[in-house]
Amino acid sequence: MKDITIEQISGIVQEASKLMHHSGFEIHDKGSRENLVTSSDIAVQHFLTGRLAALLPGCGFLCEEENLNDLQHSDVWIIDPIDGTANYARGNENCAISVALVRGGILTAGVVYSPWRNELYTAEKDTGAFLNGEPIRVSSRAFEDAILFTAMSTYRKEFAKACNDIIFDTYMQSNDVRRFGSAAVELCLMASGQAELYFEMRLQPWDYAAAGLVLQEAGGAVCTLDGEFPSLRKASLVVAGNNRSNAGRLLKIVHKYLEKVPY
Ligand code: 2AM
Ligand code: CA
Repeated sequence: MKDITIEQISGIVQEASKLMHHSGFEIHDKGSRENLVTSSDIAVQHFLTGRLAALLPGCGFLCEEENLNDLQHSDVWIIDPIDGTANYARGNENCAISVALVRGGILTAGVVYSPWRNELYTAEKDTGAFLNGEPIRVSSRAFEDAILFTAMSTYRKEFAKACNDIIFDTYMQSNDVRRFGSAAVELCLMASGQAELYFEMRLQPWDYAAAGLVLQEAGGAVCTLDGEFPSLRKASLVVAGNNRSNAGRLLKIVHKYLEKVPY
């Protein structure tokens, strides 16, 4: 990126995190009791859109809150103001601000900041991934030794049975399963070698755009059912691995239970 730097984006994200608190925020649901938004999500999103629009005039935004879906620009920021809102609302540290930049349709930069974990993950296309400024790399563990990060399709429980089948099949061939409740945090933990596999039935681009780039730049593989990187415009099934081979083996398990994406 010639006109802006990853340090500028990171600085804005870290400033925004000062709007995240352990108490004193309001919690509302967005039409179902699982789907929460807090006053902090809104405050962080407003801060980020204001500062990032000033940094890159003429840009568009795809954001989780307030139906901000403005993709008709060559530069688009994809933002989850707080990924893992259910954790945030409970004071659980597994939540993060996630900001990705797509330029001319290409995922170019990603910043994931988890303030209570004190972890700043950054990546620019083709230049590697970093945790608090230090280079990070995926683990080299075999499928049989892998930890799987996954979930049961919290917002669309009609897919839970298929998730259960896929998770059980994978579990029987690997080491163990984890559910931390923030896709961005989980994908970044894979990037730093703490887990090897990832499956979620339905995520939104703001959940995986920034962290997906971090994981790819750390040597991992991220894809959807067709083997390509998940959509940067609409909800997608997400599979990832610490390498292409392990992601491919997990994708084969997913294909056993799903011929196509069921939404
Ligand atoms: P969100 O908080 O930004 O909506 C995948 O696991 C995604 O599901 C997470 O990134 C998180 O995104 C959401 N999620 C996690 N735990 C949840 C819960 N208990 N209820 C609802 N959504 C949850
Ligand atoms: Ca969110």
